[in-house]
Amino acid sequence: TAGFIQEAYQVDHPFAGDSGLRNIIRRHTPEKHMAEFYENLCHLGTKAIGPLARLGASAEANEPYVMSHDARGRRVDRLVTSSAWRELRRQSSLEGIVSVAYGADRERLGAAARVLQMARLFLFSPDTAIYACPLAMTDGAARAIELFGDDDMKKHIFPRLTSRDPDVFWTSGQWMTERPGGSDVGNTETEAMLDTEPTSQLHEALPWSLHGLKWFSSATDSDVAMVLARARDPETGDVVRGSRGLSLFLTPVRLPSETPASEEVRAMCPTSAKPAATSPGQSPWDSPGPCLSSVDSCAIEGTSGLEGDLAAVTIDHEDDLPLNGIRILRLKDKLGTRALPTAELRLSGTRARMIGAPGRGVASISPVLTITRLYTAMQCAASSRRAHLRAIGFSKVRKAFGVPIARLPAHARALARNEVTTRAASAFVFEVAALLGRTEQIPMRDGRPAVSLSPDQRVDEAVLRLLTPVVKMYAARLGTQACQASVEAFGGAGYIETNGMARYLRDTQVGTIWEGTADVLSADVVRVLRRGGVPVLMMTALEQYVERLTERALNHCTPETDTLAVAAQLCRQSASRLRDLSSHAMSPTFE
Ligand code: MFK
Ligand code: FAD
Repeated sequence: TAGFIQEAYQVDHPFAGDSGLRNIIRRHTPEKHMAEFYENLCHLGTKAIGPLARLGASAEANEPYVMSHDARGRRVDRLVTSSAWRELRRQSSLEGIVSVAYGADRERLGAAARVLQMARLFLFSPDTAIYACPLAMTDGAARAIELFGDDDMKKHIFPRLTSRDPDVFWTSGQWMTERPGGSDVGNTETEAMLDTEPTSQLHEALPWSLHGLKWFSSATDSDVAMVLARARDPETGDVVRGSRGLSLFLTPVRLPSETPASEEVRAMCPTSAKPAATSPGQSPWDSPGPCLSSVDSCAIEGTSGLEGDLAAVTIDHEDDLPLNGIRILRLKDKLGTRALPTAELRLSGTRARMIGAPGRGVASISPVLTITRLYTAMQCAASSRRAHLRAIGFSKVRKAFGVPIARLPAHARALARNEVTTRAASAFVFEVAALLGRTEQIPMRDGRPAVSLSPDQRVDEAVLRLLTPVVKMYAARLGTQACQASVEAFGGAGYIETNGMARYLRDTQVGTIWEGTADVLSADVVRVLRRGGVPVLMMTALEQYVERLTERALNHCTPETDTLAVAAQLCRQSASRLRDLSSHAMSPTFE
């Protein structure tokens, strides 16, 4: 005989089958949008664990590379990405992952537009090779243009960044980090020179030229990028050192190229997912399990099932060379995010246009940071939740000592702990997403509110500013710990690549570094507390807010003593950390 073969495990639908997530999203969904959100999320959830996950696996298996020379021996330094990666871009646009937070959708949904967007991202991001990274930067760039862009940017670039038409859609990069400073961007070496006598229309439209070396560029295949650089005074040629000398620039990376639709990939995508049949008066949000007709139809195989598609994917060459004075020096060889083309770039006369006021580069890019930090938090929470759901599925079929491991008390306790951790991270992220949605309802002019704010709006703005670094830090840390626990829950199988668990761990770990490390984010919180002289009243409001959040989280926990103890402990830790931070920040001797 073949001997023992492990039975395949099944995982419930990531939205309809996850009552914890449904309850969290429901809390932020206005009654009138309940049915619409439910159907929308069922549909995307099905696609996310089916065709989109297959694209993600293909992109991971066909990593990007830089082709240094062409067939004729010419130096080209051309970025080569897989067709699966490019199809993920198309799908992201068609699904409106960025666009749902803008334009007509935002007008219709109001503050809930960000809730729907983040819920969609929660389902989309764990198995799509971190395509959420370019989307995060694109979203951030759209917001920065909305706040600080000139009329041309609003007319020509913004609609592309927020388009649902893949032939129109553009993505944006975010080039901040340089060799001397990632956390401390005040050390930026890249300089910007103004062309005071432009000789062409191109130079008139893009009057600055950038010179320097960007050490990390993740969306290297993007169409435009937000770049920090030090502007030389056109009259004196002087530069201001430190971060006060930095300005923000918008630069086209290359001319847009059309990505033809792949029939095979399109055929893989289902057109709809039906909500569950419910009895009259019952909301589908209350249904205990998967919304689709059977568990099988929305389950994923735990140990295989993705490899079959890989052979169908070919690596095509990008049609266009980078045109805008940009040389891709090399791609980074990374621990994770392996399908994401993170490059080192040499800028030599890269044409650009300033966005925001001169010398206000860090402040102008801060709306991008708010959005990319929230995306990072969401991606960490979502990946750790997906990994956890897999661990639960596995625990029902894997046996040890005569019973499914789910019934071994110590293993059950480990799963319960992870249930709390992943729910807490998810709940926190959605609180901040809702806050962001509410603040985006405030009409803005030149980056400032165009109306006087109500007391509630003032609190929302202040709490969002405080909680964005906190949620990014916690979700990344908790998410990484949770992924680690889920890898362990599979035993040896968790450590094996074909199983897919290791990727969740690698790709969540990066969340602790990019968009600011924990200590840099903590320093940011302290800076806000000190600079704003945030009164004790604000800290009290924040503590009450954390308490309310925890209380609600506890109400939704499985009634198990251990689980409650872990939740309470998590809550106490956050509250006491906030208290420490605030009292340190208020101390005159604090450094
Ligand atoms: C699914 C995954 C999605 C994620 C994709 C992303 C992939 C990875 C991409 C990256 O990693 S991009 C690089 C990200 N880099 C960072 O996050 C840098 C980390 N370092 C910091 O955040 C530092 O705190 C910072 C560079 C901002 C410190 O610089 P400074 O020059 O010491 O800042 P300063 O003087 O405190 O602030 C300058 C102004 O900006 C101030 O305004 P005012 O002049 O009006 O007072 C600040 O209030 C404002 N500011 C700074 N940070 C802000 C902010 N405003 C709002 N929000 C913030 N976060
Ligand atoms: P450093 O700033 O040198 O930090 C080193 C250590 O010092 C850290 O532990 C840090 O916590 C600590 N430290 C620094 N300052 C303080 C402080 N004030 N208090 C206490 N401790 C401190 N950047 C981009 O601009 N665009 C991108 O597209 C991009 N993509 C990335 C993709 C990946 C996969 C990775 C890993 C990074 C990417 N980054 C990108 C860069 C990322 O944002 C930086 O690596 C990060 O901000 C840290 O900067 P650094 O690497 O220079 O580390």
